Parts: sequence; C-alpha cells; structure tokens
Amino acid sequence: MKCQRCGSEPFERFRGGMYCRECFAVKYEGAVESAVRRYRMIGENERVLAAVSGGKDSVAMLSVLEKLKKRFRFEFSSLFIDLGIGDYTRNSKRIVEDICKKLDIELHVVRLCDYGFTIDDVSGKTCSVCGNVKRYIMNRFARENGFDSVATGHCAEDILSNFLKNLYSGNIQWSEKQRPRLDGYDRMVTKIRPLYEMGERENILYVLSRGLPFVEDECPHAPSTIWKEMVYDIERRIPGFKISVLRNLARERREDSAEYRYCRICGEITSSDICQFCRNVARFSRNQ
Ligand code: Q46
Ligand code: ZN
Repeated sequence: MKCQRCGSEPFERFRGGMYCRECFAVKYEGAVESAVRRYRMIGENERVLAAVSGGKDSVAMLSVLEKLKKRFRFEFSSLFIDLGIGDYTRNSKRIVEDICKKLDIELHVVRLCDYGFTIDDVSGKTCSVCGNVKRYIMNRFARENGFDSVATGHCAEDILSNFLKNLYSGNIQWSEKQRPRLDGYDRMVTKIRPLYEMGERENILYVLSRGLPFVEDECPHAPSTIWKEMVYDIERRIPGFKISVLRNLARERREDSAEYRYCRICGEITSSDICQFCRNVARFSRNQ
C-alpha cells in the first residue's frame, strides 16, 4: 500500500487513510488546525506561552504551534518548569533546549528550587503537589510577563481520563474545566489545549514523522494508568466515544460564579485564605 496522498512509501495510518511521513505530518497539522478553529482557541495577535515538558505531547504541540503561528497571526514562546525530579528533569531540560533551538523558539525556564523545594522533596501525593505547582507557575509567569494565554499539551486521553477520575471522586468543578479554551478572569490567564482532539498515539507518530527528539523516560513518580486504560477500553467497545465526549465537554456552559479570594501570602487567586501553592511551600521548603 502506498501513501494515498502522494503515492510515496507508506509510514502510518491517520484517521482511516495511509500516508507517508510528510503527508502524515501534514494531515495531523491540518487536524490540529481544525480544532484550533472549531474552538476559537487562539485570537489574532495573542501572545501564547506554551508549557513544554519534553514529552511527546508537548513536543508535538510546539511543532504545530510553530507551523500555525503565521496563519493565525499569534506570537509564542515556551516555558519549561524545572521541577527538580533528578535525572528525569535534567534529561528533559536538555531535550527541550535542543528542540527550541532547532525550531527557533524562545525558551523560558523557571526553577521550583527557587521557591525552596523540589518535587523530589515531596512525600505523599506527589502528582497532586506537582500539578498545583505547575498550574501556579504557568499562570503567574504568563501574567507577569505579558502573555495572553498558556497552551498545554494535554491530549484527548489525558482530558478524558481526568474527566472520569474527577467524576468518580465527585470533583465536578474540575470536570467542568476540561475544555479546549478556558477564558481567563482577574489574575487567571486564559488556558488553551491545542491537542484537545488528538490521541497520544497520533502525537507520538507526528513527532516521529517530523524527526523531533522527545523524552522517552517516564517520570519516576508517574501514577497508575488505570483511568487511561479505561478510556482505551471504552473506545474499543464504543468507537467514537472519545470525540463525542470531548465535543460535549467543550460546549459552552454557564459558569457558576464561584467565589474567590486572594492568597494572604502571594496574592494569587484561591478559594481559601492561603493558596495551595503557598501551603506547599510552607510544608516542603527547606528554607523555612
Ligand atoms: S511530572 Fe509531576 Fe507528572 Fe511526574 S510528579 Fe506526577 S505530575 S508524573 S505529568
Ligand atoms: Zn499564595
């Protein structure tokens, strides 16, 4: 079988058709572009900060944003958060630096150790602390440096597995946040997810088709994959499940006008007196 677009050597299937490397990449980029248009993710002249970990998803996002920036007329830079997870962070940082150099993308680095701790110092709910730290740093860095939005490389399976997990634990408010574009308010910067409709397998094949390096090791704190396995299992039984739920989740809903306050220590938005990030600093920092 040959590439159905140009007749060259086949590389992989994409959504029903067989394509060579170049045509696979073009079809993939076209699919991301359609999602960016469908959900009106990026406005003209917006300054986008792309959070990159070096994994397949964020590398795919960087490469596509680079391709789309002229057509959609936005500017973008990238942000790597040095979480201090031993060799994993060191390798990831090196790879991110290589990619940004190769694609000529400006790279900013924020080190968690400058706040007095690293993720390796955290005991217990590591990923929950890490998630809080990343959200806090991305938002604050973007706002303080004049960015209009933060782009993350969450893929379809990330969003759906988070949705199921949060539904299971009764965390409905979090489920409501699983949308392709969440408009900012007050001190919160807009969040966008350009890979909202892309599967993780498609992302890895795209990165390979473009010959880009990516972090292949898993974070040593990586949680169980049970929720993702469930998403794959449901999709196997009900083909089309992923895209249907994602599009339903993306529908505009009226937001509950949730009450918010400002953290007594750092001034960021929080639902209580002191934000979770400052609580984490107080708990884990070696400087206290
Ligand atoms: S980096 Fe952080 Fe992930 Fe590692 S500690 Fe967990 S959340 S697994 S995406
Ligand atoms: Zn705070």
